[in-house]
Amino acid sequence: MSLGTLYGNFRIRTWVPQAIIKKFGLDIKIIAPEDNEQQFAKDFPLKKVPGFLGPEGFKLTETMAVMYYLTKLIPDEEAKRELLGANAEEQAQVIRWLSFANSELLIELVNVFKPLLGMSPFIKPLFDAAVAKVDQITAVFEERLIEHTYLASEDITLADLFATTVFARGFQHCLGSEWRAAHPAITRWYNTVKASDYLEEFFVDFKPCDKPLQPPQNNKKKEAKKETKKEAKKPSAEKPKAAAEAEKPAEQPKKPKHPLELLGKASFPLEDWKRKYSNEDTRPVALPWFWEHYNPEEYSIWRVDFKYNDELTLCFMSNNQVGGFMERLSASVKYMFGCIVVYGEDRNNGIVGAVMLRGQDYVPAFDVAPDWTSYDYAKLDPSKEEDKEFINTMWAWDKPVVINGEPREISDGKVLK
Ligand SMILES: N[C@@H](CCC(=O)N[C@@H](CS)C(=O)NCC(=O)O)C(=O)O
Repeated sequence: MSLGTLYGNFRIRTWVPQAIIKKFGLDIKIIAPEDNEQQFAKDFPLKKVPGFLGPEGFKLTETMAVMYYLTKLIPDEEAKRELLGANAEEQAQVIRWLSFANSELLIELVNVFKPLLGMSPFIKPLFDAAVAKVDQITAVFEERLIEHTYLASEDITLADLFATTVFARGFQHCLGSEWRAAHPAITRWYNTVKASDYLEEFFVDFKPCDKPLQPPQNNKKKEAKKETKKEAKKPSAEKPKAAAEAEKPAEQPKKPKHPLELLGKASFPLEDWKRKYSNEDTRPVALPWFWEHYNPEEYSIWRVDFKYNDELTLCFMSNNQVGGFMERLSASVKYMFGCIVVYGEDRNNGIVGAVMLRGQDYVPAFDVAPDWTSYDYAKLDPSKEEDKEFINTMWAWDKPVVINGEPREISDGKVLK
């Protein structure tokens, strides 16, 4: 009899639950919430992962509870004892480190890397406070791991597995090689735990960053320029304050207009098109309408290729990467429409898309997303049958896409609208 269903995806809070199921071959189905959003919202109205559905209406949220329960289902008693701790002291330490990683380390790391990724506003005092908290919290890990191989006992426990996945996010975005060199015990422990046969699969193509992400430059540059102009008229004593102000995008007097706004109103009804695309059958109805109304002088269409397809692993993770990119493009979305899809299969997939945007330059539309340089952009010419068909396929996802001469099935994708 099936033991249940786990909602899990690329999010690190779901990695260890997935790892336990896979390593011990538990009869539990793993579903990405993205694959059945309606059902997920019905089962878990807060729409947070992980979520676990067991037999007879048994339902769990909270990653610590899910990890605990799944571990209890493992038939191998020895493995169970190792993961949970062999006695009350070890068990309590497992809970302690799990909680510390989940509710202290992860929260503060998110407060550091979200603003760096442009996923939340960059507010310097809050950012600096989060960096200081991460320093304090990680010092506690370093201190323990200087003296001991693992966190809670002399074996790998749930705490090591989970905390390693949390550090993975930190290493990915903001704890660069300099930081890791300054924390040799954490780095040694992380490398050991990630290579364990629990987590190995999740780290196959995972690369920690060398240099941490830097605070967003766009606002700062624009503000700095403005300030330089103003400074000419100001007494020099005010300069340091002006420079300090430039560091605070949250206090900008007026939000600058999006550069594409300056191109004026287009005659092509973008919003009508977005509605048509959402409501009509794409290939037979929406696309003929589009080509009838499209005005290449107002809008250009670009092929978008992810530069690092070799680093992609599981398709759902690639698709979430696309989703993240689109979220970060939100400031430009009213000047854009397009689809970016994932083609291929797990461990052999790529990301490609076709995106229409106002004007003839792709930069002002895309550079609102901090990771826009991770993609290559090539202008398409819809008067050429080949380019037009590429756009049709990208927007309809109904046929394989030809990549390097080879037809590849589209496995997933997202619409930018
Ligand atoms: N306290 C919960 C937090 C769960 C949580 O925030 N999950 C995140 C992913 S790590 C999520 O699902 N976020 C999606 C969203 O907020 O929409 C736990 O420890 O499991």
